[in-house]
Amino acid sequence: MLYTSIHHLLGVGILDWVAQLPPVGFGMRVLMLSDIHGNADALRVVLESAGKWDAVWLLGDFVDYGPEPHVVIDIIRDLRPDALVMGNHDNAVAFDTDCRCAQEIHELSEYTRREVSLKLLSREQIEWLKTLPKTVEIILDGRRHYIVHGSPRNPLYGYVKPDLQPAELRLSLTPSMVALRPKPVEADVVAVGHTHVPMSITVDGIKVVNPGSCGQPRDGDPRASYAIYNTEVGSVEIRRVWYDIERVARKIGELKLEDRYSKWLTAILRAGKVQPP
Ligand SMILES: [Mn+2]
Repeated sequence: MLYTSIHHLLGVGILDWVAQLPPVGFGMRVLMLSDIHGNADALRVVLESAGKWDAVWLLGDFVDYGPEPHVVIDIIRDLRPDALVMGNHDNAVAFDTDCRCAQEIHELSEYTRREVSLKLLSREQIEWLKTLPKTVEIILDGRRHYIVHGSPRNPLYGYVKPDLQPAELRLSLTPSMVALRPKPVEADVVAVGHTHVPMSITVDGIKVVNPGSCGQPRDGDPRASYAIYNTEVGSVEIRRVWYDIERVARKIGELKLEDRYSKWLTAILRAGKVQPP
């Protein structure tokens, strides 16, 4: 009896320990998520539909626009992400400064920051936002990964878009112009967010991935967007999943915002692209 108990305890202990070791040699499935923007419903559906993952990388902009920034922060902290960077909206909320986002949506962003994010987030959550790094570098399966919300050139505010001219695209991947011969970031894979448009392109041998926006897509497809990245083969799969947009619309309604802003916000979620107010 005593032996069985000790054996049992020992066995469970070793199994627990083995379960905590990272998988070796089979590649990892990395769940990449960006621009959740207070949309906890979209986030939950993505986490349920993504299947098993070995690591999760979060590319910033957890707050503003959506009705539940406080819930989003609770969920992502519970996930214990392997990489986590600050977005321009996280920075704006944390340090009470401008988000410098696109003119067509700037007014809505300011309104929701004041009337939603700053009212619903706890003091402690705002302090936590202040601690987020702007860039994270990870080496996995021999590949160097550079993780940032905007661009290596401009971590909070830069846009990496496929329609940039090759020279601009190269510049956006160049962290500093101070060096005598500026050169692109030393990475095999650069993961970015910020544009709310999914992308997977190769620039000068660097794979640049944007998983799109989980909580406020702007490419004309209203479904939540995310990416599954396989570290061994280096493949990226962009996925889209429906979530209950009308449920989020009701939550926006319950906040009793000014009509102009609640309608504007809801129209963007339904269309999956920026709409005029
Ligand atoms: Mn964003």
